[in-house]
Amino acid sequence: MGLERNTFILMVLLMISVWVGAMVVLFSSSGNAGAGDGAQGLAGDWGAGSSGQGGPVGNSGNVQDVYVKALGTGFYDKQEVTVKKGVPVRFHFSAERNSGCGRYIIIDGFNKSAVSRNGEEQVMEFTPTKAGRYAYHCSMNMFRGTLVVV
Ligand SMILES: [Cu+2]
Repeated sequence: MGLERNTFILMVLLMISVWVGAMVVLFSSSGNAGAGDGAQGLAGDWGAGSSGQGGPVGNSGNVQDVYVKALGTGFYDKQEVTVKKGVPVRFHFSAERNSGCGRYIIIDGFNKSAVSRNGEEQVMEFTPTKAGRYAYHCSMNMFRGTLVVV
């Protein structure tokens, strides 16, 4: 009798710890803004042009196409995009209608900004000449991302 009860309690404890472990994993991956995976999972709505994170994206000939969207959740669909220096960049920006000030984007270091008022795509073109990390952000610096030039 006593043994059965203990076994039952042990099993319940085991299930709870597994559940807590799963929650911790879930939260740590979606809350980590720096890593691309969490953001990808949240975004869900990936355009044809976005080929994931990390490496230089969408190279077609001598232009690098980058796609960033401001979401109603208060985040960009990509926290980080990487491009090569010396190759022209076409930075395609759009914003969901409910993204508030996320409709305004500023790219530090390139004197570029754009507004996507009704979800339409805006394109900013520039050629990075120096490797480094450049912030892109909304007008109030709440949406934040990093353009990595390598
Ligand atoms: Cu803002």
